[in-house]
Amino acid sequence: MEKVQNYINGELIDPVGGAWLDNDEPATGQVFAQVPQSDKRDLDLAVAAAEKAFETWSTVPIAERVRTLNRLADLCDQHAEQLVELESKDNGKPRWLARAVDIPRVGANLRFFTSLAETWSTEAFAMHDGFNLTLRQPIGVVATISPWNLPLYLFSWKVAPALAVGNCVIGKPSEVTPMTAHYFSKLCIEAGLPPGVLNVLHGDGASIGDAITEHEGIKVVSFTGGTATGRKIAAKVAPTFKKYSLELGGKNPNVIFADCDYENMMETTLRSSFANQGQICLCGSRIYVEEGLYDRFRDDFVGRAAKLKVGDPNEDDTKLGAVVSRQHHEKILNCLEIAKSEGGKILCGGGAASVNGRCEKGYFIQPTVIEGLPLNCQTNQTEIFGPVVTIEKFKTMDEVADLANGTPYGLSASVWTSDLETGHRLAAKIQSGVVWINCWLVRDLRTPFGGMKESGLGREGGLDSFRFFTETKNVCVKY
Ligand code: TXE
Repeated sequence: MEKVQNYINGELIDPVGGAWLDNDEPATGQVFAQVPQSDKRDLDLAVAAAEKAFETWSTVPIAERVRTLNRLADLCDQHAEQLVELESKDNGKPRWLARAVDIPRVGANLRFFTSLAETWSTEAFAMHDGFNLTLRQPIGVVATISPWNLPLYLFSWKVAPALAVGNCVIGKPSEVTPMTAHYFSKLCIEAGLPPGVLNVLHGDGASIGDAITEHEGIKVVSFTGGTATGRKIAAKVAPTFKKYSLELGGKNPNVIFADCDYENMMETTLRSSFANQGQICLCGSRIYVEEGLYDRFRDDFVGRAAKLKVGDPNEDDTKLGAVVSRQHHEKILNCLEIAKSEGGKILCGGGAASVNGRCEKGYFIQPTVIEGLPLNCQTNQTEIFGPVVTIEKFKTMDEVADLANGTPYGLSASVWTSDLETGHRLAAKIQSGVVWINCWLVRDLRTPFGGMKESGLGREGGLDSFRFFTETKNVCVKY
């Protein structure tokens, strides 16, 4: 049985309270690791270590921070294959996907934010009789809380900018996928990251999550996860006036006009529907197709979706691996029952998938396409976070804009058309933080990323991350 440990003050240690959680492999349903169920006592140790480390880390020359973090990025690249294996085993995603997407982004996140930190400048405002200099200073001890769908990718997306601008961090990965953050802790030691600069605490939301959001010593909370959890966190941090950002769920529309580049749209729409088993907050789960193209799209899309191989994440031709946990598997199956009871016509999929051999007890779901559901039903209003999409036809841009905007969410949208004017007109109307035209999940790390409405608060990426993880101070000089 593998044992995950907390990383506090530069050392890997067991939780003070001696409590552990089981961690299973979603593809087999077998428990393979024990995870610390940390609590306030572990957090107190971590915050004390981070406060001490902050005195130095926040004041060393930027070049020194950059050297250390780039050394860590190099180690992540050198250990990529071990990280790929752990991420796939822990999360259920195909290994090839972890190799192509998740793990390369860890080193890339670190290097992106170190290079941005080196060139970052702040503003100056000249007056006729003096000037203002706006300083952006590291805040102190900050916390990051990250989810299980892109475990180390999102963990490093938050930790890298926080560290690059001089904060010290308490990082809490999801208790459902702790393995790569644990491995990352070992690489931090090897990279020579000074003790206390990053502390990694494992455990669930009720135990260590709540302790983090309530702790007086933590000044900032950066969260990615479900909308219900985000709501709780916002309420928890309010009394201590912590700065916070929330990147939450989505129910993203994918709008397809008849004049689109069909093959590119079809191939990308299959990915945006089913990649990572539909467990990406950016997946397009409501597909709206212009009337004239609808029948052709439906038949082709359903035909191709039904052929996607659901299988062992270790096999290279597997397109969908396991969903992340037994609990999440049950949630998705329950959503499918609701869709049926709401009158949805299941065009393909609609239930659990069975995979033989070592995976026969794993948590697999068939790629599912549903037709004939109105906007205002539960299936079209709530995030399922699985390989499940609904399809519907539309006639006009105004109609599809209303459909696109008709949920409480506002994270991302895709628009497919060869008429850029149509694309831009619709993009301007859509209430979401990100709109992709003729593409999906194309990420430039300099751009602002985040959601509107119940999809979140604040933006991450590029200088938005730096502004979030620093305190702004204006210094005014009068001649
Ligand atoms: O996520 P949680 P869950 C959505 C998706 C999914 C639903 C629930 O729809 O079905 O959320 O998933 C920590 N204080 N997304 O319950 O709970 C938790 O330990 C502080 C979308 O697994 O939001 C983990 O580290 N922290 C999403 C992190 O929050 C708390 C990705 C996320 O878990 C806490 C994941 C608390 N009270 C799920 N409770 C996306 N936006 O990509 C939990 N946590």
